[in-house]
Amino acid sequence: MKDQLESLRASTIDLTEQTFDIKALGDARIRILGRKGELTGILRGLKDLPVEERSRIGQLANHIKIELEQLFDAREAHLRNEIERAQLATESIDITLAGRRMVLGKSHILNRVTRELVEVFSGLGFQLAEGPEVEIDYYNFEALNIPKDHPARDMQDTFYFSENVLLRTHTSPVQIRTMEKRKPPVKVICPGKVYRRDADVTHSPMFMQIEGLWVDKEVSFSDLKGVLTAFVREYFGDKLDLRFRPSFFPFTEPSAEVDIQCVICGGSGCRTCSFTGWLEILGSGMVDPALYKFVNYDPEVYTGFAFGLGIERVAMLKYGIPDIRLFYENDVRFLNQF
Ligand code: 2NL
Repeated sequence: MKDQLESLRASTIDLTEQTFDIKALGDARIRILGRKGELTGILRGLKDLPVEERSRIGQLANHIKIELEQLFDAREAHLRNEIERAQLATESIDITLAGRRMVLGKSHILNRVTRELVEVFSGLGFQLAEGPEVEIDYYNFEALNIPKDHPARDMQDTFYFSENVLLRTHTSPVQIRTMEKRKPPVKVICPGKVYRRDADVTHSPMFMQIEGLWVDKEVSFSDLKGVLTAFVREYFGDKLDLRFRPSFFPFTEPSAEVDIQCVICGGSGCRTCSFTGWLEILGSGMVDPALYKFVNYDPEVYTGFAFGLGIERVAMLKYGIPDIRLFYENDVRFLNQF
């Protein structure tokens, strides 16, 4: 039996040295040392031996078992090591390669101009207010003093979901909703997308507008002039003059269109201002008292003014952009310039 054990030991040592596959090594380990393996098979003869012989052989068998187990462990570790080394040799990493540059996105120029405008007006005490782009007829027209048969509706012809649900044609419904919710003083600036059935070189069916509203006791036309002058001088240039021309809007009375001295030529005349020296920049007026009954304000107590300007037009003048369609084409060569 001793010879049998020694021979199993020797053959196992040879076998592990010649095995290069981890799976085959595992199989051999079970075949030799497993519960029904070769070692167990040899030890079955143990019970036929005399007692003192039995314990001697038993001890020897134990030593050999431990030795062979360590052998298998060591061989397996060696093989795993070899595999890893081979992998590292083929998967080499070139640490001298240039890194891949991350492309950072940026705000669309219209959103940036919107933020700039909101910042200027918040410096003048206006709070930001926003509202839905899908509106109901009441907030978009009725409550702004534009009844169903009013000719102003033609000019703002728009996209309807149904008779009373439409894409807003201006951001004024946001101010109406704000007045409906709050008592004066109300001093808000409302930027956002608006929609009209209109498309040519200077008009897009979707464009952006920013409107302001200030209602309180004793808000006057001189407050209107003061706020708009402060805005123009901060945003476009502190030397620029303004010109107020009488105009008409259904929701303001009196109304004024505001021109500023041309930001390109400073007023001497150029192509941008059609050689007039002036640029039309916004519409404004004192809130028509007729509106206050829709929001439950007392027209004998409160007065206010409102104004609206097109963000595309402001962006074109501020950054010298020649064509409104550039904003919507998503050409990154254009958008990345700002
Ligand atoms: C323009 C003219 C304007 C308003 C907008 C307004 C809003 C309320 C009440 C009264 Cl809730 N007025 N908004 C007033 C005057 C002019 O916009 O040409 N925008 C580009």
